Amino acid sequence: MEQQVDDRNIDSDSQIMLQKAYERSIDPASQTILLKAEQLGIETAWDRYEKQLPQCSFGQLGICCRNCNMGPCRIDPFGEGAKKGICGATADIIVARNLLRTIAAGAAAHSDHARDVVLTFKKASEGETGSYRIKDEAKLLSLAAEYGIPAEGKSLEKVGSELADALLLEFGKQNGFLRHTRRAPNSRLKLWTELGIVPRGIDREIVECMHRTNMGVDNNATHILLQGLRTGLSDGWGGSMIATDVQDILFGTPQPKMSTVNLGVLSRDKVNVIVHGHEPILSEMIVEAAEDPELLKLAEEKGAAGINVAGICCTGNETLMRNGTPIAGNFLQQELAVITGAVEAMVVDVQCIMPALGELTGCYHTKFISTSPKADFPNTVRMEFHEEGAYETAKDIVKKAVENFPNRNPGKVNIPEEKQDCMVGFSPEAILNALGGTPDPLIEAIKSGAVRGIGAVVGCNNVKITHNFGHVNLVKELIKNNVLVVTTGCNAIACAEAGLLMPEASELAGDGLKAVCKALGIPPVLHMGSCVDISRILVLASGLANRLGVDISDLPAAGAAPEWMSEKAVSIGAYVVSSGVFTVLGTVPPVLGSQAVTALLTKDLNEVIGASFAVEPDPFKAADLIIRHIDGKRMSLGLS
Ligand code: BF8
Ligand code: SF4
Repeated sequence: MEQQVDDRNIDSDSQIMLQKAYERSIDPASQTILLKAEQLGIETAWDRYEKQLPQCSFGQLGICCRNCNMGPCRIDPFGEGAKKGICGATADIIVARNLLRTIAAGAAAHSDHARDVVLTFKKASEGETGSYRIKDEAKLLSLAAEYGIPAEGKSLEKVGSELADALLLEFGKQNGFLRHTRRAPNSRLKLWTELGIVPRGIDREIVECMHRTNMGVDNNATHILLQGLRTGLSDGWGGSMIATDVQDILFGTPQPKMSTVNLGVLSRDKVNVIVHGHEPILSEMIVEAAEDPELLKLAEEKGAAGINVAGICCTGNETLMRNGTPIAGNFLQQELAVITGAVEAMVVDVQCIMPALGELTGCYHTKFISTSPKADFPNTVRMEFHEEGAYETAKDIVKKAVENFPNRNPGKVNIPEEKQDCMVGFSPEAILNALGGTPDPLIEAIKSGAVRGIGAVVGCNNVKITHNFGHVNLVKELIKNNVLVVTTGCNAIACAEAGLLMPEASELAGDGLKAVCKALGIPPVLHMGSCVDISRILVLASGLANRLGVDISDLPAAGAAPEWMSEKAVSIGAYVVSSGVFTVLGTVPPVLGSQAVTALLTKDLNEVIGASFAVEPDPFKAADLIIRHIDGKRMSLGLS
């Protein structure tokens, strides 16, 4: 992406640095800090990426194997070299096995997060932790009903405890199917059953992936990939959906609210506490502790005007959606936040946290506080967080931040001006409310063509794509073409930073979508939550399909992950496509070393599951693919 440097009166060194910042991010706040990092010689992910270049082409193609110690083996894709590993595994087998392990890792991350939420829910229901309560009673009762747990004559706590037990069984279930999958349309369920990919126990699917990819077990690429679909489904319609539901029960189902995003939300005169990672079990408590009168008083004594909590990544999305807590940035902004010099504590739990933060925080006064029994990083202050006494630990953590405020070096502080208002909180329940209690207005808008279709745009940042460039441009193209966008994860934060989550952004939408947004007072891009909340998108899609009497794969809808990087995104891709949604990936997955696997993912899956993947790094071309797909589906439904 070419962007001209502005005509500020600067020397050529600075011009080069500025040009580099423009190439790394489209976000002005991030550019400011990237420039500063460059001037100070502070290393970021982009610098480390450059040092990795050229990246290993065997790794890029997915054709190296370390699954046994006769290896490592690698396949020579072009020359006269080896076409088989020592055991005889071909490129097809190696690529498929590697992909299956990636899906297993992603599904494990989401589902182990879910397990911890359910364990907290159980303790909360059984009175073993005073810090958490049942907040959404209606959701508790409706989920209990879905799980066949009678509520009559029982206390909410009793129902909660029985429901928690039933949910825990979903992880280790040996027979039958995951209960949440029954939310899918019947035609989808039937298809999954015919293909033998209805997920059984969540843990079982993940373990089976590890078993199958052991040396000398599953050596048929198609067979391996079917297990990939099943494992993905155990995430989307299992672990992730459980995480979302139980988090809503404990912390409330999101409703529309206003908030603010980008590095400019960091405060010049307050104590800045960043919560980064994924589990609201931690971040909700930190948000609460930051309002504790005792700590506010301490902050005042330390010369601060208050305590400011801001999120990064998905735990930020969780507290944003439920409390309107501001967000400082998405994945690639985690280091930039520290480089503002204004962060007293970077508090982390699990997932998407760069170990680089250890060395980086060491250059500043920032305390890097790790809290999860599962996750430590270099140079952290360990403050392990457990449900028992959660509030007290949260208070201790915030206190550490407050006590650190006097150590802030004003000479090192550089907080960008940019912050952007946003409207968030669009759970399916909230969307239904906005529509007046029934999905019919949306269905009618889709039928009339005012809303051409729905685009679910999600996922990470990746240094291989200019930060936020893929996200923002794809989403803008879609809304311009009357595609209503639903978003989660780091895409949602990118959209928020670009102003696309404001109702006024409907001015950027095509006439049909603009009119619908104006009538409902909603933005053309609806923030549905964190990455586990992609399960909300599944529920929405299922609801629309059922209302129209079709399968999800018949809907004028598509998915995209323009800047994905995480193994979790691969699991998400597997379940979104298995759910019948065509999905465009913006970065290339490591599968091109096998023609068979590539063809399966991008073509043959269509015959099997009614959807497939495409890879398109250019967001404008990706938008074209999505719009063409949506138009094709409209045609099949007999819509103009
Ligand atoms: O779970 S979008 S970079 S923060 S993996 Fe990570 Fe990717 Fe962001 Fe959330 Ni999701
Ligand atoms: Fe090589 Fe086969 Fe062992 Fe993989 S499993 S390292 S291909 S011998």
